[in-house]
Amino acid sequence: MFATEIYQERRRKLVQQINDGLILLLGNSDSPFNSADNCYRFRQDSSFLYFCGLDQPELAILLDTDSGEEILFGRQQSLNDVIWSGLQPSLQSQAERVGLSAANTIDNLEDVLTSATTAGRTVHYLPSCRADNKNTLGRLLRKNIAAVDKDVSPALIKAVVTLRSIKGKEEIAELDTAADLGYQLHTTAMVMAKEGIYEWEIAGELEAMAIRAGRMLSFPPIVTTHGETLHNHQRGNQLRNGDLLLVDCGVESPLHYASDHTRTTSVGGKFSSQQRDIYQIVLACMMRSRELIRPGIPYRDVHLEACRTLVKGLYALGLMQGEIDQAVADGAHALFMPHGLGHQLGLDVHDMEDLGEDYVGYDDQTQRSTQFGLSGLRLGRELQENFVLTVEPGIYFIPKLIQQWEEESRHAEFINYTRVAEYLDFGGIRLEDDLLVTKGGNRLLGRPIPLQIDEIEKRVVTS
Ligand SMILES: [Mn+2]
Repeated sequence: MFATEIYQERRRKLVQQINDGLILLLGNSDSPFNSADNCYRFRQDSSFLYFCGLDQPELAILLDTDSGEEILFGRQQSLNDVIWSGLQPSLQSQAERVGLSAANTIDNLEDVLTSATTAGRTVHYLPSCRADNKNTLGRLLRKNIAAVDKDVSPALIKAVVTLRSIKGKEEIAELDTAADLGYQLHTTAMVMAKEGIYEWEIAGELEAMAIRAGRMLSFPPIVTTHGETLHNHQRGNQLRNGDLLLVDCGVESPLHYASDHTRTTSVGGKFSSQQRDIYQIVLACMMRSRELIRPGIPYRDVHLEACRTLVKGLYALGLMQGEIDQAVADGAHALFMPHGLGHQLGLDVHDMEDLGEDYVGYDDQTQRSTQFGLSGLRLGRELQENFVLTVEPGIYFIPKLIQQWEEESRHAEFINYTRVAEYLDFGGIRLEDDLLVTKGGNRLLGRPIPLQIDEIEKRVVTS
């Protein structure tokens, strides 16, 4: 856990921004796997972690913006709990550890909230992607589920996003730690990219590495020879020499900050000339983005410039044609890259997105586009110093999408469908790194993972 003062300071800033009523921050509960006593590995709610760091189930904090009171609600352990789960620190001592002024049993929370709302006070709370949290909020606030969703506090969401978007020194150190382990995972996957191996063997090793380090992965890893399926979670393919292997994988730091990297390797360690050509374009998009990322630039501009770089590269190969800026403005390149350039990274791999993607990635100045491709950009707004984000350009040949566009002659002035047909079984290449926006530009988080083709080939071959 961070120092007590860090959590106190975060809550002080939050209360200052809300300055009306009560703020309820709900922690997560255990989530049953197939019975109430057999649960998935516990993962605390990220905003709850941010404001108090306590990493156990069934906790809540209530901040009173008028009185300044900060109460931790939780369960006192019963003798039975101690017998089965071991003795835990008391609620009072947990509250003290993170600078909360009082502790109370969670059974009283409903009454406390009811008397507040009866007295006409506002209770601000955040949305949650978890159904059991919605149920709990419904019970605590005496609302039905539809009202729970409708009555979330935009003011609280905005305040939390403002605070969590700007990473402190202590958070950046955690993010570096996560990315350092990410280096180990990805270089191990490169070494394993050999003929005969099954995708699940690599996925299993990645998960094992995280668990052996006492950590957890930040999302289920994508380990696939079919990188053209963007979030491919099937892992049954056996690797053949010359296949492209796409590995998109991240791991958490001890305090649950995420890494998120992607590398694409040629199985057996020898990229074909066709693979090389496409790889170099994706790499050029990555490098061009890194030249641009700095405070003050809208990330949408970086995305669009990466897309122009992509189109330029595809022109050279004869896959696209026509006027570059117009091709990007019309969204023709989205045939090859139907997703956005990146997203914020922090306590969540897609940081804060359960608070609402548009609150995190967009603002009054930058609205989300509805155009295919650009609409998938998770982060469009202007970058600020100490934002942490991913850069993840890719080129994919998705047969079904190509077929449909060709039938519709979609963007036919920009796309050479005859040439594209030569790439139908190509698959996909994505490269992804994690960056900190610094005063003068950006810096890579963690130890640099091999990115150049010859470095990657050496890793695979010499192992
Ligand atoms: Mn990512």
